[in-house]
Amino acid sequence: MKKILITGATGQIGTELTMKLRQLYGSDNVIATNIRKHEDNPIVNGDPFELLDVRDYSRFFELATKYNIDTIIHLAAFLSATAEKKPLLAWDLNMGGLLNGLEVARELNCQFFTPSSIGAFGPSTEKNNTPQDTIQRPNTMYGINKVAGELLCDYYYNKYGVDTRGLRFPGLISSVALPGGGTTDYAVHIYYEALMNRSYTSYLKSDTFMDMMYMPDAINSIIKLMEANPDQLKHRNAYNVSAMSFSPEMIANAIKKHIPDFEIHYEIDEKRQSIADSWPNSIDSTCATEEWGFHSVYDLDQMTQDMIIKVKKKLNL
Ligand code: AKB
Repeated sequence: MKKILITGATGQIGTELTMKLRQLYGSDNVIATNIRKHEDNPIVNGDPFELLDVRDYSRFFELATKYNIDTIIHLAAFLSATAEKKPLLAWDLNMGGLLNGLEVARELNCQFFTPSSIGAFGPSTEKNNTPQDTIQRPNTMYGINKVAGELLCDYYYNKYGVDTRGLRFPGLISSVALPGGGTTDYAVHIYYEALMNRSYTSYLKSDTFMDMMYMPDAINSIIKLMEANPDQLKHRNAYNVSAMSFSPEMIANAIKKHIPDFEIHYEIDEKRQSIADSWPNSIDSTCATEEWGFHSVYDLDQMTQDMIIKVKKKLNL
């Protein structure tokens, strides 16, 4: 990775990834792009930022050429809950944007990363310790996009030799940029509400287990995978990675250790509940560990401690 273009760079992953890559590779070598310029986002001012709607192939190609890009990190996409509300738009953005990114990578011989998700699994997948290679029959538009995306990335690798790499991310928890439109978003919002109001109303049932990861571990895993020796990679698109699996009740209990009067209540949103119920409770990351040394640092308690310090500071509390 020498000259990196990031799509969806002001999103939840993109914001922290852009900051970290700029530290590592130099600010001028990391071109942040997004469909809109969010003026309050820390990455849009000073360093290279360009407007890009990833559905616009000519603009995508023009920017990659202008900056002499050798690596594309393609993050622009709708998450699961939004994709379920707007399935046609989700297909257009998630698949159209990905295909454009892959085409630019093929034309310009770029390395290519895009995230897949635990959403690439479905109700017929083994729920616990879900293996790397298993049944993938998701019943959500987001999941369908993710499985098709994994296959498309494999296709570009096998047919054209594009160096495609991907991770099946679990829910990501972060203190810098908020997530939007996902099913796992509760695990971020709960910290803000706990600090501001001492109370959070969960849209998922108390015992709904899903995989999760703290953003610093997610960022490190992207960089480690992108820097891995290609000869080591057998699966490529995409590796199971997870750091922890918990339920709303468990995260609430972890928060109560710091904020004893915090209370969690439940008001179930059937749509997001059914998405969560179709996903695994926990996935097996062994293959990522064996092929390129994936590991995570933060567990639920360490993440909670760090989130409380950072969000408190952010909210000036
Ligand atoms: C979502 O909830 O849609 C995402 C994901 C797990 O892919 N956070």
